[in-house]
Amino acid sequence: MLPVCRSACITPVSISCIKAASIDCSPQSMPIKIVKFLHTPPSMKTLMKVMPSPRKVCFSASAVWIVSWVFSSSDMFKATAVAEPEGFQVTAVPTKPIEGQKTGTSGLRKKVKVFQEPNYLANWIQALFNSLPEEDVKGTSLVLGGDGRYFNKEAAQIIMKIAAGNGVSRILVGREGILSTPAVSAIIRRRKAQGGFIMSASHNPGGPKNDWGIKYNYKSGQPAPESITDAIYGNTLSVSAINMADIPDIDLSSLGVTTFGSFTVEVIDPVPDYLELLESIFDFDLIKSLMNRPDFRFKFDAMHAVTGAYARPIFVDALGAPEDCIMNGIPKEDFGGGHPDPNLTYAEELVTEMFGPDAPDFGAASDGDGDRNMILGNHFFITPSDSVAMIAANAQQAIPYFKDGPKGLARSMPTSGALDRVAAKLSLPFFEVPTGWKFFGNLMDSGKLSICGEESFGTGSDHIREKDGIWAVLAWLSIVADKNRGKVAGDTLTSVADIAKEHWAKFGRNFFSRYDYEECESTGANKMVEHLRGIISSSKPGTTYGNYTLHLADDFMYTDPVDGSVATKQGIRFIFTDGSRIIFRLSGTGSAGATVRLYVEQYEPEVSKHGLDAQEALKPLIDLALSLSKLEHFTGRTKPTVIT
Ligand code: VG1
Ligand code: CO
Repeated sequence: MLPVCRSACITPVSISCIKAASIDCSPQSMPIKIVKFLHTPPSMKTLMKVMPSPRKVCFSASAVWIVSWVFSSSDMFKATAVAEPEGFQVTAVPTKPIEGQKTGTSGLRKKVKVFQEPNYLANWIQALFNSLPEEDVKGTSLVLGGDGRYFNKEAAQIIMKIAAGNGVSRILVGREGILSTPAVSAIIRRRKAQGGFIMSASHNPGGPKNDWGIKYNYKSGQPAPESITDAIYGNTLSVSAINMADIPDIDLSSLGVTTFGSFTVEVIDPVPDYLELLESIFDFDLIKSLMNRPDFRFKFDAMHAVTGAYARPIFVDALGAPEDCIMNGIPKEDFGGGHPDPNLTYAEELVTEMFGPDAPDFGAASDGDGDRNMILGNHFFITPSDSVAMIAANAQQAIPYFKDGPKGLARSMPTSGALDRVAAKLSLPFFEVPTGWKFFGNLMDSGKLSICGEESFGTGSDHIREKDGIWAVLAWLSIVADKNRGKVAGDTLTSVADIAKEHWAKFGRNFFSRYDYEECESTGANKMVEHLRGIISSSKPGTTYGNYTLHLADDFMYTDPVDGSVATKQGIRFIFTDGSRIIFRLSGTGSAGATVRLYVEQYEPEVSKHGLDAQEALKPLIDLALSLSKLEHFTGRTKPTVIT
């Protein structure tokens, strides 16, 4: 006969029960679940590490997990914890904390092979559930999707089992695990889910040798704020057991509902919720009228990433664009070997076409998870900083969602000041936040912000709580269509370039460029940052650097006007008296080494100079940035990997 100890929850007292192997903690009238230890009886310290904390095993009355320890008479104890919510069992799988699971600018990103290490993903997911209040987990619905990259299919099964094991009652998952980041945000909001997971490393390359990533979005569809991501990280350092539901893998290839007692998985079509939202924002007939013009040609490059699943239903079926407008439209696990980052370097195929002979009139691309966008005209590049300013300036006129005008505008700190000028002209509230979309969420939730953007090809609005690649393309198509309203055959088309030049003439031009030095050696990059911090601490306003006089040098700090939270060390800024800026940041989305980002900006009111090439206009400032930072000395790099 085995000695048995029963208890409603695991506490040090009940653990000592095990040691004494004699006390029978009353099971009351609840169902009995069993935890067996069949290895050598663990020490109290080890046991505390291995066993879930009481909070994790004692749920609400309906699902209280009465835990029993059954001892074998030999010195071998079995190591499985089992619980039974309605319809399936849950096993508390012992685990140990794993170092380095801190999220960056946007979720946790590592090489695929790191995520494939035992319990790497499972630990983080369990740590997340351990961080959330019970009402955000127990009995809730969560959305799950991703960009189709390698490892998503395995990851989806792991996430669903741990969600069920922690008491989530419903998962809405995209067919084949596909949902773009903006679609996840839209579905969380529309279906009133408590949050969602996005399986994506966004613009980072995919495949077995490349990157994987996971992002958690909260109930208004926004990327988890730092208060949550910090708590998750804290829990990754102490996680000791993973609550894993004992359910089979779920078939994600066809739409439908699978139920295991109290847990349901619904496989949904990735498109309709998102498309219906876009239809409620834009005038689709207006965009169709542009698509139908014989003198307008449109191209969209899905970069073999997630927008491949959305491009045809939206651009071709709903907006009447021709079938062949879509490039690289089939999502692939490795993005066809490419780097799914819509910029002038990585969207090379589209760029070549848009700057080649007989170029189309409008070109656009989106990234791995569909939240970024690049907008091109015929031989013309719209910088993302200009894009958000131009969308904001034209939104009320061209986009029904903004018929009463935007409530407020915002940009990330390194994004150029073009948007500031629009906000001033339209007398709108304006905000400057740190890099990362999560910083826009509170402003939108509190009704202070409608349109915002980042220089990193991110543009969006408060229709959801993520940046939105296809939204930005439709915004630009709406603006072009609006500028060409009433034109008849034979009239000249107002082009993307015309719209940009008209904007510059009205507001002035903010020349802007970003230099990325990808995967530098971390030590050198960190030393460069230290060197720059040294300069800012000793710098004095009024110091001259060539033609520039310093107005301010600091490390950007932000206090959220809604909840008062403070973010420090968000980028080193040198702001000059003429408004020119030099900014340095280290990327928070890479998976190897350090990526240095250098941002430069200079305002030019003079129309005759608006036609200058940005690199030419910014050359003195770029040279100053390189010499101030001693970038080559610290990183060994003589030229950037990517220039925007
Ligand atoms: C980059 C961009 C930032 C963006 C982030 C996530 O971050 O600079 O503006 O919000 O990527 O975008 P960092 O820390 O590498 O500079 V995405 O499309 O990866 O979700
Ligand atoms: Co992205």
